Amino acid sequence: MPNDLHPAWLSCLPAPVPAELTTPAEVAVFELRQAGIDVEVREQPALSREAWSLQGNILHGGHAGVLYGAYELIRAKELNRPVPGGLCKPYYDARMIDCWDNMDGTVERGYAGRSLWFEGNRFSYDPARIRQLGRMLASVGLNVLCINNVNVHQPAQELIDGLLPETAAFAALLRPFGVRLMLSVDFSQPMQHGIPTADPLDPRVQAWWAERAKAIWEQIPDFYGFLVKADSEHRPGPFTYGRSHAEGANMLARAVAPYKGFVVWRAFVYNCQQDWRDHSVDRPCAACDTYLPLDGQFDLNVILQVKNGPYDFQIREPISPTLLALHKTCTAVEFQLAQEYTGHQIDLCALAPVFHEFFEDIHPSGIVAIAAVSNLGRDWNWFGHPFAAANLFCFGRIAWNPREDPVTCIREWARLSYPDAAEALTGILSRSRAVYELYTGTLGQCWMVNPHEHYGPNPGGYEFDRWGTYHRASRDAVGIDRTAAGTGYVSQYPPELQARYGDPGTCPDELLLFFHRLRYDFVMRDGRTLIQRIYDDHFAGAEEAEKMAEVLKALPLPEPDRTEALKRMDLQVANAREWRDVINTFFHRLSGVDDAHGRTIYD
Ligand code: GCW
Repeated sequence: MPNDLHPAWLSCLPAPVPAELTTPAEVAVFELRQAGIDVEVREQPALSREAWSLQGNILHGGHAGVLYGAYELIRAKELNRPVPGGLCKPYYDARMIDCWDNMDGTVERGYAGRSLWFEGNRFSYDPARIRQLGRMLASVGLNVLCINNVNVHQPAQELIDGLLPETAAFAALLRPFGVRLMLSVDFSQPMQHGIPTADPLDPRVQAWWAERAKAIWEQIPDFYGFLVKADSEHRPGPFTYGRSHAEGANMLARAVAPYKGFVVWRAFVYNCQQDWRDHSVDRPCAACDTYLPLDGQFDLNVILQVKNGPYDFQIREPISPTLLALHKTCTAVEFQLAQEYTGHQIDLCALAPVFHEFFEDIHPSGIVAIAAVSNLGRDWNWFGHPFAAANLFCFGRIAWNPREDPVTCIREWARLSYPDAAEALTGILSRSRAVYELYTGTLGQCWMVNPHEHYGPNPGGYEFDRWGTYHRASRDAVGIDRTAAGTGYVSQYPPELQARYGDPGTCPDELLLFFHRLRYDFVMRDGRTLIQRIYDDHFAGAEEAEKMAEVLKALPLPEPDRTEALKRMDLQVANAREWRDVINTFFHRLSGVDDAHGRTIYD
């Protein structure tokens, strides 16, 4: 297939990075030369590892900094803009991509084909393509790659055991790009080795992990650490032994501490066996309820990784209160580039505005690291949809500098990838999240989606299920009251946000039904009733999707990208219509209120 090895935003670098190059400085020299940039590369051990600066004709930088500087110089040349002055360095030390790849070659929530490195329960990859991946990550400043699913299925346990030499060979491919390997581990793994328990306070368990850590770092000296999903959606964890998550995480943290390793501990802990009849349990409260009492108990090399919102990567959620409430714990925010709930890389949904909004509600210094679930796969264009590449690109740019403007990032990607169509594409992509939100989950309504698969509308899909994801629409009202009078969730926020979200008069429209249960005749700030607004938004979203398709058809895009994008756009238009009609019919049947404009609602 054309483009097989090339993400479009790097098309100014046609030659692959040769296998003989082993350090970021060597790669930097190679890339600058092929971009025709005459700059001397000087690695400065005194500079921090990832910093760089251009002084005259000399690019000074730390170990990986020289490579980041080289890519910035190349971008500046391509985009015809100045190179930033002074010392440049990333805001966060760890800028991570978490892949949910299984060793059988499937990718959980993957929409870009099969795994790039696993097949048939073993490593299976083209080294050239992995080097290209390293280059792609480094070019946008990403520096940690977790290669296996947080749901660790056999034989992925072997990655830190029998398969360790293969794991180390894979890590070596990424090393010239300053990308460090991380692995998801199974908290109960010692039990496969004759130890009858995984209790974190048991010395045999501690010794087992300490011995594994030693073996790993011996073979992979720059290994980053472990990613752990414990006591979450049936994964094993410390709760089985009556231990806290601080006790569980610290046990692993102490095993990796001698090597300056990290434990990235996911906070996605909630009751996934809820009874829908029970209104006393409110899933968004779960993480804060679990972790606030532990604030201050985690070792310094534990990073508690929290999803950006309190639910699970919905098209719109408020910032997770856990990230605002913990002051004595190192935290990371986790976004999802894989478009599980945001269109499966069929529908366009450029996520840069989601990253940007997050940093409007938290000062970047409130967290120590940033992560995203990967949207990569073995498809010829890496991302399924050729434009889904923009999400990895923009994530990297914003992880490097959280204050980066989202539209600027999208425009940069469009100009580098499709220079002849860049402005129109920037327009489409910058609106795409808002459009997707309008036709799917407007006003903070979540979860009206087909269960399991998470594509397409189904307002009843999760309503009587055990996942804690309800809208509780009745003939009069919809939404959950999360104020003090309701579930009390809003009280997990700092006072200013409590006040903003707690009152329907000040709560942003986009989050209204997340925080409030409102009658259909509730009058919105713009004078429309809630029910009319629901109808209007769904009509508007589907209409905008149709207009986007028209604009896209007229764009001068190269093949095969054009055919692929148009094919997916047709599916998006059909999906948007389906959402519009299912959701509008659902509410019309319940409420009996007609559309004020007499548009078609199918009963
Ligand atoms: O929303 C859920 C996804 C699961 C995923 C989980 C998680 C990896 O549907 O597929 O499991 O989130 O984040 O752990």
